[in-house]
Amino acid sequence: MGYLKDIKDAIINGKYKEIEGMVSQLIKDGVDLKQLIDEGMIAAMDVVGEKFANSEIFVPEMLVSAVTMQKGLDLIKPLLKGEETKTRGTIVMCTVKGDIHDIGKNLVNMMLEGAGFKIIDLGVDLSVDQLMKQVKEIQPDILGLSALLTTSMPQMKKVIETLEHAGLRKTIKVMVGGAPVDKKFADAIGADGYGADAAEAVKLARTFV
Ligand code: B1M
Repeated sequence: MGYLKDIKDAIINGKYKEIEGMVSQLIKDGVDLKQLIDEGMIAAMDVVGEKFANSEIFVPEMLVSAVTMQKGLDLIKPLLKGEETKTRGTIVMCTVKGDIHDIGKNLVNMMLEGAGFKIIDLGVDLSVDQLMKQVKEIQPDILGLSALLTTSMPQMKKVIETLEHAGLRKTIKVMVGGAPVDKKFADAIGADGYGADAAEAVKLARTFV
């Protein structure tokens, strides 16, 4: 489908001025939004990641692609609101200390909100102390931790250990995700579950509350 390639190319090439017009038109055309996100937008970021790894592009270009994708996602967000009328439960979400990659987290939040969860997004780069302060105050049903860097993954373990020491581990389910995270890692650090993508995260959260 031509439009998927167009969107993919627009994100890869950082066409942040054009993306809103393109996505708005596709929404009007009634395209499959899941396919648009998965095969257009996320697929673009995989190419961007490969180009970065091969030194074909550098951080500034990667950032412009990220901004472009987020602008597109922002237009789709209101359309993902689900039919759910009552709140399923509260989820506190963030990326862990050292990690500012937030597109995946934002996408997961959108889908969880669409499925009826109340999301409290604490943003990016949360230290264990900052996070614990918020968690104690909010007392969520679920804590969602996202990491995109292999170097930030160990922060997830620290958070879980700190929850344990604070006596909060039994009352809060911990869900982890992000490209370098897998089930084996989630099990090893004592998380309650791992979501490979936004849809899996929703399925998992539903099993918790
Ligand atoms: Co960076 N970056 N980046 N980056 N970046 C990666 C992650 C990298 C793989 C690129 C590469 O080398 N191929 C690499 C990490 C290598 C590694 O750790 N092994 C990397 C690097 C090295 C870096 C810097 C260190 C570069 C530098 O400065 N030299 C730096 C670090 C910054 C920091 O965090 N401290 C950096 C910076 C950046 C930008 C700021 C420029 C930008 C981020 C902007 C932003 O997010 N606002 C950026 C980007 C865009 C990427 C890539 C290209 C794309 C990430 C993305 O948005 N993917 C990325 C390469 C890649 O992933 N292919 C790369 C799309 C997104 C929808 O997918 O986030 O995986 P993802 O989320 C998915 C799932 O993982 C899952 O669901 C989502 C939807 O399906 N998921 C969850 C995510 N969180 C979840 C939580 C859950 C459940 C599921 O439950 C709680």
